[in-house]
Amino acid sequence: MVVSLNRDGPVAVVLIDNPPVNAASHAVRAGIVAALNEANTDPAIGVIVLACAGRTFVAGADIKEFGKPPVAPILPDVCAALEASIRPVVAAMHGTTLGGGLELALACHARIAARDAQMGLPEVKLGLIPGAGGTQRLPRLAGMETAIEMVSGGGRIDAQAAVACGLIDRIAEGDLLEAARDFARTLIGSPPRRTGEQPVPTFDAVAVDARIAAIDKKARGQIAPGRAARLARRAAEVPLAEGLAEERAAFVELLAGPQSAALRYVFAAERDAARIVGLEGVAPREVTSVGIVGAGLMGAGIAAAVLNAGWPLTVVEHDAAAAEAGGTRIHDLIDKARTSGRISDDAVAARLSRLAVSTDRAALTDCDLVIEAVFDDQDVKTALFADLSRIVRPDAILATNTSYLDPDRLAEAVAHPERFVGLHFFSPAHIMRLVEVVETATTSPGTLATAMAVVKRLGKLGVVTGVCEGFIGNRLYTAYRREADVMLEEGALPHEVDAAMEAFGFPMGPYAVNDMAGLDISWARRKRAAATRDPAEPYVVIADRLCQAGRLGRKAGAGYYRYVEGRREVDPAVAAIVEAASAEKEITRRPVAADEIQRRILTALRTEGEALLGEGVARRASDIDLVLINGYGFPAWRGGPMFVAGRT
Ligand code: 3H9
Repeated sequence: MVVSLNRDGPVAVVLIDNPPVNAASHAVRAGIVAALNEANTDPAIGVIVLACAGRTFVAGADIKEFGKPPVAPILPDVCAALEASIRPVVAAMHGTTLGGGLELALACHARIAARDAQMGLPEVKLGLIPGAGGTQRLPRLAGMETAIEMVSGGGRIDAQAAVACGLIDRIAEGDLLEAARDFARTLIGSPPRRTGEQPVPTFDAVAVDARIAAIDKKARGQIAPGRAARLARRAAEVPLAEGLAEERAAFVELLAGPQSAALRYVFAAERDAARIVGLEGVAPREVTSVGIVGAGLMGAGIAAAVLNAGWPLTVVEHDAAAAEAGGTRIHDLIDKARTSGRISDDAVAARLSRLAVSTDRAALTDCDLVIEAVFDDQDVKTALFADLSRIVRPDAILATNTSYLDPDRLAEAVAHPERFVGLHFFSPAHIMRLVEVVETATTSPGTLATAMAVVKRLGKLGVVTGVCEGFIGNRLYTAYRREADVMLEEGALPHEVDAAMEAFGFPMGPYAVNDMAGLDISWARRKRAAATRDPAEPYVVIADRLCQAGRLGRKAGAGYYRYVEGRREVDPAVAAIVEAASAEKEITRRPVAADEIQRRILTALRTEGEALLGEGVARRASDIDLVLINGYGFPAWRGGPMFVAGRT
């Protein structure tokens, strides 16, 4: 029985038990309605508690049912039945109460949550809006501003924030179900407080409208966030029934649309990425302490992520000055989370208390995992791994964060190379979600499984890649840039390429990104590769010419753009360099339209993706899409180049 009714005197506990996440499947919905009917017609019952077994309260509608014809009772009907219940209903929430789960709770008459519970309406992440009253009931309880942030952003709030805004009534001290029953008893005999009958608290309409405009802008083409925000706004303008009808119509429309199809594909792709052929039944090893060598920008970012995830961490730098600078960098990253209000003073102190910074590699002796984040140089890293092999236990995992060196060659320096793996973080490492987990020729299944588990505990998305120059991500991005550069020679200008890709949904075009990162790093790489470059291969000189002119990017005040008081501006000097490059190759320039730019870049990405699949570097087409979305800003609502091409 996925829903059962359990009596405790006058309290009826309607218990949902539908593992793994108590999704509101048809059986759950029908079960809730049946249990409600029973509880409301039994004179011995005075109050009802809606609770869940297992790890969480309902985490949403059952995604597996999307795309199939809806079967009654649909979730809005269940919410209506809860709200109409004659006996008061108390939602008792633990774990992650999400989407349709939170909508069930909103339709109850009171709410209590475990201290560590979290709540959210993540429908926008699936290209949807809350479709069972979330946009209409949440503003009535939590206020318009909070409701708009929650429905449009899809983020979660914790129980403390939920009490503060009025979304829940109280936090359970001790056992949730016991506290819920005690709370419920106090409501026996009182009329149910129906959320839909509450007025929306007053709000600043001008500020809210400005916020909605900002949400549309930030969504860069994704429809759902603005739709969700506007529907929440409607809650203050129309009666509940009208608002619910508008919400339902929008939900049905979005569910049938391409953006939701793409985002639901991404949801499934993320779960698939963790299912690795060959690792079935391989248990990850326990990692209780972590070490990092190198506390530059990358090392400090990884360190902050490790500390955020709760591990004790030892960071080693080569001398006292570097150790001090590294320690300060880590401290500053963690403190930034405090000043922006994301973590408390206590949380900062707890994280920093787990950090040890040393100049002595011997301090890493007891670590279960050591990640190197030193200068990307073959000799430096080879010597380091030879040294680490002597210091740590023979079974401690050693990981390289190299971007461009060959991990198979680095593995040669490692004693017991089966414990060697690549962990390619993206910068800033404490923020960026993607980690490419590089399987070398010697990496054992146990090491790979452990690396994936570590990445998951870091709260990041791990995607397995084989070894090749640049792994999956930088190989794809190189193909992207190559095609963009060719279009510059043919007639496009950098700002036109950027505008086309920003209109496509990337937060920044490739040249604005390059200016931000600095042009010198890739220039140095090109100079190193010059001797071995195939002279028959087409080579675009524009980037080199910009560098020679001192245009090294934003930090130099000029790159593909010029920067005036931090603002990027189109620079005629860049057009001159680009046009000269075309003239040198006797190319007659022609206008390249935005849709051609977008189409050709997509094709270049897909072709490179096919090559990566053919070489066995990428295990699945969907992994390629995940890398582009999470590492390079490809708009998730388009699914990725392989999805667009119907390759998945
Ligand atoms: C919605 O509610 C619409 C309504 O407004 C209106 C309706 C009319 N359904 O992520 P995990 C599966 S839209 C079915 O690895 P975690 C998942 O596929 C929905 N299955 O665990 C996986 O299966 P498998 C709004 C679901 O602990 C397994 O559960 N809700 C659903 O890392 C474990 O998942 C959301 O968008 C679902 N709703 O994280 C919440 N959710 O093992 C989406 C999960 O076969 N879910 N599964 O691969 C999540 O964010 C995370 O899964 C959660 C657990 C935080 C709950």
